[in-house]
Amino acid sequence: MSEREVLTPVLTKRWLSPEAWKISVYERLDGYAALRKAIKAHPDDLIQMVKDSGLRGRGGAGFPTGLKWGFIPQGDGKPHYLVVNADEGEPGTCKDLPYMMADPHGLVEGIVIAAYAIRANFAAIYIRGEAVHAARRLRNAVNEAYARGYLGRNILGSGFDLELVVHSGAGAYICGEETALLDSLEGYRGQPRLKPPFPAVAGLYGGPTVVNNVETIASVPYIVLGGAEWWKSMGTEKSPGPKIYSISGRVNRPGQYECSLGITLRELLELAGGMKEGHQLRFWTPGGSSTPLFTAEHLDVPLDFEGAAAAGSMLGTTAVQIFSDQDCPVYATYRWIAFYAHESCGKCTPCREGNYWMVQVLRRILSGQGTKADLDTLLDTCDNIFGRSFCALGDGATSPVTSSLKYFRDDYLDYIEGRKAPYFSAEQAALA
Ligand code: L3W
Ligand code: SF4
Repeated sequence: MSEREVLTPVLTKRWLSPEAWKISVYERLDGYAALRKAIKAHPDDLIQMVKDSGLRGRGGAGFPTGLKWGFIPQGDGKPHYLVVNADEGEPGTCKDLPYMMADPHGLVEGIVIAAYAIRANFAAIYIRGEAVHAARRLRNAVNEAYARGYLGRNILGSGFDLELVVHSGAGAYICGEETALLDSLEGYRGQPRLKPPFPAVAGLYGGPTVVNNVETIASVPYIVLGGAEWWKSMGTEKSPGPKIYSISGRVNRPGQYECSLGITLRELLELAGGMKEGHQLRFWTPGGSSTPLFTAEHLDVPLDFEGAAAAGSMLGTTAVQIFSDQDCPVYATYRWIAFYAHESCGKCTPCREGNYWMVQVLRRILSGQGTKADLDTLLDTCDNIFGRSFCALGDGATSPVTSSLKYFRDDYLDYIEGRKAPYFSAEQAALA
């Protein structure tokens, strides 16, 4: 273990407390203390506190949370909305579901504070359809919070009202894109809307809406209790605070590790018990499959928004997927692109057609039928998807292809030049 203090249990501090999901236990562990404090403050002061903390969105883009809250027009007489994106679908990402299972009241408390700050009287948690267990746990927590007066009319005697619903989606990756999520929440087929206008201006039912990730909202009660300066004492200057990193793949102890932003993979690997015996690190994603791959050369890249970007990738959702010398980057890329092709909503041509074609080309290469020209076709297809797609799904889908070709071109050539046994037979490749 390095000398640096790497584990920073803030949002995860209640995870090991038995039955912390029950309101009686949650209250004993300081639960709803932040709400009691926040509800006495002026909403504008809460927005300022979140701005001062430097909290940035934990759903992938890192947009400043206080700035987003500040976009909500005040005194406009319109209903405002708060929507929590709990659709966690990015491959490798597994931080929000464990959070909601372990500490659902932490999210509810953050929602009430955030809704009070932006003057929203209606909030929704949009959760993945497959996460039946987490939806059930959240609904129990919401019912408990209503019964205790933390939700509903005149919360804690403050005069502030908030209705909160838990809405289950139907399991589409695109519904994690904030505007597709809003369409789905309104009962339509989930497809992205044109931005601008951003949801902060015209969101749910056309009203000003803040859409934030689970981890973002769950951070708020801690900032209220600890203060902006304390929050900024963790992480880096531009990426302050703790972050839940989810580590999967060829490590001894996969799971969630909450650390200050800016930790490196070298340190994370130590926390996760190192690589599995007989495995050497070969490639990894810093923030899910939509973020360009890193290799063993990137062990010391600081995993904060700036550090990951400076090294040619993105922090994304901090879904660290670890692959070894026993894993094939070409096959991994194929599996990711097959996922994006399946999840493409079909609204725009570059993503809908481009991902479909990349699946065909990758299968051809993996069946030993590929040519060197196929590598140019892949890059050319990525050129036509990136920056030309309607939403971030298209852009993200190019990351595994461009980065695996950058670092592992020889692995592609091994299939093309017959040095590696094909993954698929020619018949299987043709069936794609
Ligand atoms: C008002 C402006 N609001 C931006 C808001 C915007 C949104 C947030 C970030 O994609 C990324 C994507 C995935 N006025 C504004 C404004 N906003 N300008 O700020 O916006 P944006 O467009 O930068 O990102 P996004 O569309 O939210 C998120 C990447 O994260 N990702 C994550 C994927 C999956 C999950 C998951 O499973 N939980 O998040 C991984 O890399 O590719 O690039 O709220 O409205 N002028
Ligand atoms: Fe739909 Fe893909 Fe276009 Fe996004 S990029 S709108 S997911 S087709």
